Amino acid sequence: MKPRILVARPIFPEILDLLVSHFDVLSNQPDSVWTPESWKQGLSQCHGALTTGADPINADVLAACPNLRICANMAVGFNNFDVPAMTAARVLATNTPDVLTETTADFGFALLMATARRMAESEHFLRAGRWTQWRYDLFAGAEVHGSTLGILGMGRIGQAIARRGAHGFGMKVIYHNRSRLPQVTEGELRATWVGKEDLFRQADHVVLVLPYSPSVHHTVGASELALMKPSATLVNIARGGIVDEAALIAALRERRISAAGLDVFEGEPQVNPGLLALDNVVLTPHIASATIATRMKMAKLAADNLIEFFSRGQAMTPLNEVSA
Ligand code: 8YV
Repeated sequence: MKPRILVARPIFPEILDLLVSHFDVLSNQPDSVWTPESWKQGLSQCHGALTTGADPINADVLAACPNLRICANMAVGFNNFDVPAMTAARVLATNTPDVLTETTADFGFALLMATARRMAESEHFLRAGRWTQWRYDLFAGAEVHGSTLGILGMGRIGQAIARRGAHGFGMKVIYHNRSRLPQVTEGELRATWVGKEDLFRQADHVVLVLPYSPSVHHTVGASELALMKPSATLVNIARGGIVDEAALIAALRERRISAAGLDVFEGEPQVNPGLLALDNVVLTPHIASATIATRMKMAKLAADNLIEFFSRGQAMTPLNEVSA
């Protein structure tokens, strides 16, 4: 008998075909919205699941799913997983690192540039038919090249952004991370470690790329925003919960910082109306990894994690160790 797996959200047809050749697949291709009960009910019939960052796997869900052995997240972030609870329940957790690093860094940089150079705001202005003549200060924004880029969280994606900033745009790159990078890596990236407060004080553009866990909830709040230059921009491509959105909205409204570019939100897919009302923000719907090629690689890696685990007992990119 083939193991039964749940594909939580719609996926590339090729990947679904691959999964069907290995498993008895319960798929959600129509993209029905899961309620907490239907989610537990669907998962409880399965031995494995291909999940996304919005699908929770916690002690309550696990208690309803005694046959579950693996959840393969199609995301590098895994804050939807309670990994200790999964380990205790002997459920393997996997994610999709590496395959999305460069694509996500591209988007982080695009969002930084769009925010600093006021691209969304100026496009709305043009579409509204309000462009009547040239002016010296029409949508004059902040300089990107040669400015100071502050990166909070210096993992794979942070380093890829640093490389773009230092090598492509001649930026001075400063970063803050719990652990410092080896000197040779700092040299290669041309990045300098600074304390967290100095990062907020010195950067012209702050980019957030740290992984989310409850310990970094609201890492950027009123006091961090107060340290930033009034001309500075803030970009978040990590997780919404890292920023205190209410404090950010107040800072943007009062122009205590210049602008923000956000791909992630505290209550996504709901977006705080306070953000929607601002013109000094660029808002995108959690698409930093969204190119066809990269999403395909993420889906293939998640599928391979399931296939390898059920055929050979080992996954490609495990997050925990689970005894058989
Ligand atoms: C995903 C992400 O698109 O990989 C991550 O951690 O945030 C995005 O690439 C999203 O989590 C859907 O799974």
